[in-house]
Amino acid sequence: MKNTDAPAHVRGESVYLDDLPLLQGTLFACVYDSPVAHGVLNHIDLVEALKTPGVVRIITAKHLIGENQIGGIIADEPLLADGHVHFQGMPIALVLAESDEAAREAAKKIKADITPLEIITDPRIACAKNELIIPPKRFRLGDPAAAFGRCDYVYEGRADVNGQEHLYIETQGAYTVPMEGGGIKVYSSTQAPTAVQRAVSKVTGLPMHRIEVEVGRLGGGFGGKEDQANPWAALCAVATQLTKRPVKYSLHRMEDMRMTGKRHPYSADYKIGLDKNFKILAYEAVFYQNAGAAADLSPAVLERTLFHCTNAYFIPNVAATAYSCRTNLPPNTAFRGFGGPQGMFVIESAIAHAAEQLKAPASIIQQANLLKTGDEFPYGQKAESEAENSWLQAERHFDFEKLRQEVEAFNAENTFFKRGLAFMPICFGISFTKTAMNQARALVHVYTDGSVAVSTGAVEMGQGVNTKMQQVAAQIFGIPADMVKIHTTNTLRIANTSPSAASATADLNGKAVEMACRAILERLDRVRAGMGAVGAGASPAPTAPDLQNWQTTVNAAYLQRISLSEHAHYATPSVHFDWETAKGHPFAYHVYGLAAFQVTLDCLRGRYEVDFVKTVHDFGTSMNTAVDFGQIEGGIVQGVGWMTMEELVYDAAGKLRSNALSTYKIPDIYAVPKQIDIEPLVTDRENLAIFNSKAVGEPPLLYGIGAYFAIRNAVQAFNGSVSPACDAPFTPEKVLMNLYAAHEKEPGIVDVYRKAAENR
Ligand code: LUZ
Ligand code: MOS
Repeated sequence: MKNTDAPAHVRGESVYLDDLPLLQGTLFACVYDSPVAHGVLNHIDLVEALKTPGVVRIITAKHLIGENQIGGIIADEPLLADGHVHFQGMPIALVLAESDEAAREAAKKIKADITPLEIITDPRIACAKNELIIPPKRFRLGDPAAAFGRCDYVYEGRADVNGQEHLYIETQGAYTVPMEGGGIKVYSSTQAPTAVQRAVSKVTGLPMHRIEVEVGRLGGGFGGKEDQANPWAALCAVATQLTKRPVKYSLHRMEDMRMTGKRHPYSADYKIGLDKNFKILAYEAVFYQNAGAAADLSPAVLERTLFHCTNAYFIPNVAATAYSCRTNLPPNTAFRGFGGPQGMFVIESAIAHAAEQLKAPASIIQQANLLKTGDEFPYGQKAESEAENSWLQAERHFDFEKLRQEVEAFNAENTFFKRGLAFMPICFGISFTKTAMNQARALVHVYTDGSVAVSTGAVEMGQGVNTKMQQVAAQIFGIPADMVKIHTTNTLRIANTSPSAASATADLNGKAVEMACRAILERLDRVRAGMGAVGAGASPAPTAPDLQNWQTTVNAAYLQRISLSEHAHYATPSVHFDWETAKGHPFAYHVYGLAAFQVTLDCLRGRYEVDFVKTVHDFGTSMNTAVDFGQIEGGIVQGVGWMTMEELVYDAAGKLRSNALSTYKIPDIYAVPKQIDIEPLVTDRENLAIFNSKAVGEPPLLYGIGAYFAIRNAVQAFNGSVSPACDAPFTPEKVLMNLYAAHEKEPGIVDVYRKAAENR
């Protein structure tokens, strides 16, 4: 089945927040945000701004009726600055005007008197000053100290990995409408309708049942709207509460880039110990997460870094420590992979380091340590591993030996172009690591004409979840997909939703849809049996009726006053985790896969192209290959962007320098891999996914890490004496510096260049 949204998307007919028709009397909002990263907020001068034609009102912290607080996990984040500012881009005041232009014009005229305080942007410095969001978290397996003593080889090093701008095509925004009796209806571009409802409730002081959150669809989220859609909705809601008028705020791109948090940059130290057979016996890692100025989701992100710090490998002795460090950057937040990719980059860096020292390809170490079924993760869960199967199937299917030989031949023949090959196994745990969040509900109505309306807690953000929900209902009922309509996500129809996040949305909500449909089908089957239909009473299992039979049965059920509606609740069985012991069974299952990356490097310019990505991916049994292959391709490109060209630059004053698309480069048509091959892993293992079709949202991003190490290998093919620091992204500038970097014992730039020319 095709993605049901495709026709409307390509015609430009899909409705996003900014497309909603506005009610008469709507006010337009614009935030005045802090120009200083850290300081005491002495005074806000609104005089000139208030004189701007069209300005109706300017709201600051002191006007709030409810609490000035939107922190989700920890209450450490004011909606509007009060007394202090903690990052450049922190909202200080909200201008309301009769037009968008007037609001923005007035915001420019606001002045804040701020006494500057010391600015920290580096997580290691924050940690040294004990600026921690939460106490450090640790994972431990076996006895690493003793195990290092038994290792033949031990290597220590450092790895750094930068953040990433979400760059959802649709920026953040909200539209709030006053309802009878003081309630508020909130239209929000959010992955988490209930989080918005909760935040609005807090800042307005209204109970949650007076707040309706409606989400049509998102033009992308990627985690950026899991928590950070809240402030804009909360600001609009406060404005609606105070003015009794509808209020809209749709952020401009540069406002969004400046004011919102991103993927967390991490700095890490690692120590890896191996025996003579390349078995990793012990691994130690210390992670410094750059959390930004408030907790946001950082503690949960930090946890997932630990969960994934050994990637797809079994290591019997592990000690991992993670610090969530408070800095004066916008609070960093969820981003596809949620801390997992950072943890995995570090172990891949450690393996690359060991490989270099042992003069062996990294793939030998990688393959020797892949998880096997029954192996224990550092968090106690036992693996049901597809890691080796993915590797072996890829090796057979793509002929790794031939790929290696082709790269060697190319590099022998070419001087100023070099190729690099790298393999990237992945393992990603599916479930929210906070067990309670693994629940969902679905509301299914069958109407008397036989058409079906489905509501769930799932938010459609381009990932195709509505298509999957439609498939589930159509398949259970045995009716054509176009008889099923998936409706918007609304907190009045579905309460207490978990965010559409953690790759778990289709599983959680799909299982709830399945349960609701089966309950209705059972009732319909009894009606059909009473009608004396063929097979009635003979088969206990519900049978799929043909269309006419379906409509007749539905109508008969209605006349017999039998319910044609169902509200179902699903909670993932068997997941649990105890942070006291840091052990448990946090994930319903894991997703595995293997990707081979080849890059070609232009050794004069430092530029590179990804020639191909060949992957064997563990879909379980994909229920929709169009949607799932799209997720793999998109995830790979986004991962490659993070690892290679997307470079967030904050200066020492905490100002985002890469604050526009002219300075922050994401992959374009020229930067995407020239070829992406996706082979489904052949497996017949049962899993807890909807229709056995494993979650596919986040895992493919992790493949992108392979691009980093393929480039690194190509750099070393040109300059054999360089050992590039593992410091992502590997921008062309960094590549160029490494290509001509001189080793202490080796010739300098000019000599390397001359030698290369002579070799030619
Ligand atoms: N969000 C969250 C997530 O709240 N908990 C998680 O475990 C998670 N994992 C991935 C992405 N978002
Ligand atoms: Mo996400 S990082 O699954 O919101």
